[in-house]
Amino acid sequence: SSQPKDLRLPTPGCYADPIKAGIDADAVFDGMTEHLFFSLGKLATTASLRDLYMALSYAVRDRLMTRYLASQEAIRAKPQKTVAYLSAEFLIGPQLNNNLLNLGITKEAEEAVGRFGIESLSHILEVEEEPGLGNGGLGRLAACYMESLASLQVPAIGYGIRYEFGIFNQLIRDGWQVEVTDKWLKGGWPWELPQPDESCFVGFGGRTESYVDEKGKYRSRWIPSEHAIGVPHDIPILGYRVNNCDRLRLWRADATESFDFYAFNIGDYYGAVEEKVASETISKVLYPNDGTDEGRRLRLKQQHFFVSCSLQDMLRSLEKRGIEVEDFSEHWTVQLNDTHPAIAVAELMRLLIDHYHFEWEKAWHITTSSVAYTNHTLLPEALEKWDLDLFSSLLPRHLDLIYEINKRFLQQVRLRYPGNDLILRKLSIIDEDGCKAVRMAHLATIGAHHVNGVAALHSDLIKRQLMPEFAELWPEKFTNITNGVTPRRWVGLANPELSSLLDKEVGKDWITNMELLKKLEQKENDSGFLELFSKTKLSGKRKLAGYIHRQTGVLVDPSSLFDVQVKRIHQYKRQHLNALQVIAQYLRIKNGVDQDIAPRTVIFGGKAAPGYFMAKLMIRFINGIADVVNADPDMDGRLRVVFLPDYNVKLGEQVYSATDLSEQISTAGKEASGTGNMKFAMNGALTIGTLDGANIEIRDRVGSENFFLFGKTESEIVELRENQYDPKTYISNCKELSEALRLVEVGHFSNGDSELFLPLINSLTGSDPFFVMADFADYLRAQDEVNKVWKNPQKWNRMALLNTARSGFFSSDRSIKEYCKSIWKVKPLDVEISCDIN
Ligand code: T68
Repeated sequence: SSQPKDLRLPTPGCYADPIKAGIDADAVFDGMTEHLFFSLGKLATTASLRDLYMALSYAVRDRLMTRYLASQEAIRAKPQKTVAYLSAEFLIGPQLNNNLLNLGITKEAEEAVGRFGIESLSHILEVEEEPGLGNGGLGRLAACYMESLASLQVPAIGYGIRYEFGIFNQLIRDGWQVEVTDKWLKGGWPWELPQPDESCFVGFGGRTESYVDEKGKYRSRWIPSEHAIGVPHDIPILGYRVNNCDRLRLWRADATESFDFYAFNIGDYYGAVEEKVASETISKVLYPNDGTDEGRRLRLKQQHFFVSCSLQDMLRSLEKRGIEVEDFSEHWTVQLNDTHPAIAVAELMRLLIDHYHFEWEKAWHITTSSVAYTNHTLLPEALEKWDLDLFSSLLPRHLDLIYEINKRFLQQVRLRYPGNDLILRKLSIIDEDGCKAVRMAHLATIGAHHVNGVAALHSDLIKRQLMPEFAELWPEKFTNITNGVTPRRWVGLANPELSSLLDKEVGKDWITNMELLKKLEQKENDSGFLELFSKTKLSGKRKLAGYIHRQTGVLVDPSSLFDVQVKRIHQYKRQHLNALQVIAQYLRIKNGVDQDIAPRTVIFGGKAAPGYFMAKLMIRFINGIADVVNADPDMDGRLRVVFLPDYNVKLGEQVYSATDLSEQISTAGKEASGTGNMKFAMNGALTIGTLDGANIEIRDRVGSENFFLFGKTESEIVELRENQYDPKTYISNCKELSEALRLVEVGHFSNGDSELFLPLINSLTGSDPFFVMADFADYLRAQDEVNKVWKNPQKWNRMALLNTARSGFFSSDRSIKEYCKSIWKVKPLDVEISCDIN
């Protein structure tokens, strides 16, 4: 045969420890040397830091390949259900350090780079460009879940879009946010493997036609007017110290023809490249809105593009393996990360009916036994709706199918509620009030076997407020899976000093079994241990202080209380509540009221959607306050305010380990879960927070005595809203609040400009949609409580330790186990690295 004789891959053979197989410092060094020379065309003597980063990344990637291929081989050899996690966003963060940790070769890499004269691995890690392929929590959750799936040895593929430009980079100019294009691919990104031979065709536009097939049966088909090609780019996702290496498969849109030669021949050069430009625009840029949706045509195109490619890919993989398409749901469980991929319900139906010629009932059975949907928001402005005209012009065949799905569904509703027209209007996939539109949450809910919320309160509100009629129709469909975060990245990488203390104290297994941290409870009164624990925090704070100084020029004292709010900027997240509280503290110091105030550094970070004026004004507001506070000698040693520009995963890793106080202050009922709250708690920060999202569960677990609670509850907020809430009564009842507002109004934080922050002030004193005024006084009270406890370090450290000890529940390993058991019905798969493939 023409088969090459030696099919073995270049990793050495059988080793007692297959994970570390052959990867000592020599191997890493040799790998780097080879890649410098052969892949990068550089000599070690003249290599830059970036060259060394690339060389190390390639050398590490090589070590992933055995596991990557063995994992694909394992599922081929022993077919079982695979998770397909469909998400428009995957905010994976830097890859090198995570892969080193999961392979267990961090020390080896450190030694290898040392031989190139680099004194710390961290210098090389700093070079890595992070792919910002997400807005915030939703995208980061998808990344944590992929890491946990691999670590739990569950076969999985994450499907998404390879945006050429991710979330914008944020600059701060004169206190304002300025957006800059994120060119993360510019220097070549070493962690992806293009797989052009597995490309897919996707159609858009055109029309539906009927025809008679060879058996004389009437059928429909879609004749699209445009096409794009999806080219998969695979990113290996290695589990922690296991052989399982799952994949993130991101699709890039290419033109079907680079040039339209007809147009080119008649001299229309621009016309010739037009279609190429249009096709390639599909994967050009991530939409930077994390809440409001403008109903843009391109966004719907993006959604259909990646969903269609992904479903075709799943079907093709069955065919390749000789599995009947009929058995789709035994081999794939398709999770929709919010409604962004909800078109999957219609697209899977289309593929099954139009391409595989299944009967409706059969196709519907396959679809509804495969698809499940996670809801991430109750905010009405964030619930996706597509204008009917737009939808039908882009996806005419899908609209036909949605009408049929809706017709059959509404008939079911009629039988259950005879003569109730109101309920039909409420439940219909088509919104008939005002401008007609397709409600994606309804499509997802009807097409899914499970619908889950992301924290207990949120899941409860889905049933009570968002979709009460659906919940009554299908009570068993609705469930809760509280979010989680991966302890590998968010403790292991983010907090190496705490990690080694934990290794020593409870043993190394905590990183895959966070419940082991409970053992730390025994140390709550051990002042020696508490001292060690707080030293890890101080060291994180020193590093962050250095970063703050380099980035903003502000000097902060690492021994002051680091009070942090990092997250997307939103009115419902209420960064302005925090900012107003800072002004109240500033006034206390100015007026000499509370000389006993604990020195604090208040740190903010986060991006605002470019079109969200109020959020951008909130950034300007924080920077205005920072300028005044930091320039005032009276504030020296007492108060500092910092806005950290360009908050992202990499910066998050620095921040979580350096925080004493975590601000989780959203209006109750508005934050679906939150995940930053979990990262902070694991790293021993105390939370000041409302009874919202997962805060409630965090407080339940760490103990109410170890949590600074304030604010109205969700039901109190509902009550206020129903009883003509008037923020003015709260303002006149709180002197510190009215004085803080007055100072803003007179332009104290805007160089005398009394207009600048007027929209913010008017919103707060007018309708105050997020009840900032209603919660202010109680927030200030809770902040005073924080001050009091901070002055008793032993007490603070004990509370902090108990937060770490009791936050094991918030590991994404726990969340993923729940998804596997109650929604996906999937099992782990052992991946062996045999001599044959190694
Ligand atoms: C967040 N949602 C929730 N949305 O706000 C947060 N992108 O409470 C929760 O913890 C997290 O999801 C994970 O469940 C988002 O981050 C988006 O980023 C978004 C929304 C619309 C369009 C694009």
